[in-house]
Amino acid sequence: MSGSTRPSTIFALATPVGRGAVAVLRISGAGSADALGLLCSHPLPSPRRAVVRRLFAAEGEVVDEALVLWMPGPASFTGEDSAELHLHGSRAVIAGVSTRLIELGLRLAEPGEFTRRAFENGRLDLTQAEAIADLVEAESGGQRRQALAQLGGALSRRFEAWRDALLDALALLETEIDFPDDDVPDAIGATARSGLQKVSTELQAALADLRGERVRGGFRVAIIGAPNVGKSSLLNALAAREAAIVTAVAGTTRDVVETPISLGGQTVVLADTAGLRPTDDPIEAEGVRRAVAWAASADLRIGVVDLTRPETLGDVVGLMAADDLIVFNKADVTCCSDVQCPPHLRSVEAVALAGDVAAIRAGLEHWLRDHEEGREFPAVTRSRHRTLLEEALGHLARGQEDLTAGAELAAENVRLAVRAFERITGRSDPEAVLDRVFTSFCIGK
Ligand SMILES: Nc1nc2c(ncn2[C@@H]2O[C@H](COP(=O)(O)OP(=O)(O)OP(=O)(O)O)[C@@H](O)[C@H]2O)c(=O)[nH]1
Ligand SMILES: [Mg+2]
Repeated sequence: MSGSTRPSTIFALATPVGRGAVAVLRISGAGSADALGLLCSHPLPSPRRAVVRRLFAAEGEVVDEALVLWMPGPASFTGEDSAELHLHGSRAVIAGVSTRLIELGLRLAEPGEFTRRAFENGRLDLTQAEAIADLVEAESGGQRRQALAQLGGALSRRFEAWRDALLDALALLETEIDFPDDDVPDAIGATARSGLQKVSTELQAALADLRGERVRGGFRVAIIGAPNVGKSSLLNALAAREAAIVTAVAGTTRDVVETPISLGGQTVVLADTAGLRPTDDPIEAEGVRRAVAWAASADLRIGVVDLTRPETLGDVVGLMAADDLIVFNKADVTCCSDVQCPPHLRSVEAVALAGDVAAIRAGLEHWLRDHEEGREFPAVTRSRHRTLLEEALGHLARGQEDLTAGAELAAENVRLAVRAFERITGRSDPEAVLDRVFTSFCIGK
């Protein structure tokens, strides 16, 4: 059935392993038509029309009665002839049909092999293939939205626009190389230069934007403050579980306690940290060092202040950045403190111990919305994109330096930057990179 030069015909369970009402088995490859005909002992159904068919084992026993879909290439997901079998979802049915398909010369798909075939047949580019993996794994609404936009080409479009701008600059540089003595090249050189500068500036802004990676991995929010102000109580109230130990002893928390929570359709990783104070205890000192480091790299800091001890504001303001959130905690104990929030920070009151944290939740949701609304789709949703973007920026920086010496060297560096963009969408990428991308998929995708 499958010739040695043709890719083999593959099948895999697309639904989770185990018992379910329905199990979907996918088939793809040039041998799909023959296999489906023999499995159903029936002519092929009309393309993309669901029909009910009995499926037969080799000796003629009926192994299931299933919904069958025949999707001939090239207008299928993989671009190849494909079929889908919606089986009764028992282990025995799945085993019976799988055995028959192997007898018919099919083999079990590798992880990500369906999507890889779609990529190789030009049905989607590499960023869209990655989006499928993200969509399958999406747990928050934000992750789902981002994956769907990326699947629709939102990320590829950003890289294609930069690639186009560089190709324009490259054309100008090549004119300069071809006509070195002309008068025109001065103006041409200036246009090329400003084109390269514009792309460089945009790339720097894109690299500084962490939204895409944060939507996938969680926005990072540090809870910091002096000992005993109620940081761990706040974490527990926001997470709605006893994630961290709370006691009346100052210096209870030592490690960073990271807890993912779901908020405003996004994943947020909250980190409770050790109380900030000078100490001779080496364990606590290490805790304070980690607290400061985590806070510095966080997307947002919640500085907790104990309203019964207004001086605890001073312990935290030095570590806060503009728009960070001050929480005046223990609002149940005192109502007459005159402590003032610095103007560059926002503030809310809370009673962490009683779980009264609605204002904090609202503040965080507002901050998350600000991140998403009205902004361009991020250019980086995975470290693979970041690495290649940095590479492109490096080539461009060298290209811009070379421009003073001559167009030829500059052109070579711009060409390398163009190549980096092409590798993001998978236009030109070594096999090993593709292997790495696709093996992170699950089987059946
Ligand atoms: N009255 C009142 N007490 C609170 C509130 N929040 C926390 N506490 C109390 O304050 C004490 C310290 O709370 P923790 O949450 O452990 O404080 P922390 O900031 O994590 O302390 P360290 O880990 O030692 O830095 C405990 O006795 C809590 O019961 C609150 O809103 N009101
Ligand atoms: Mg604590």
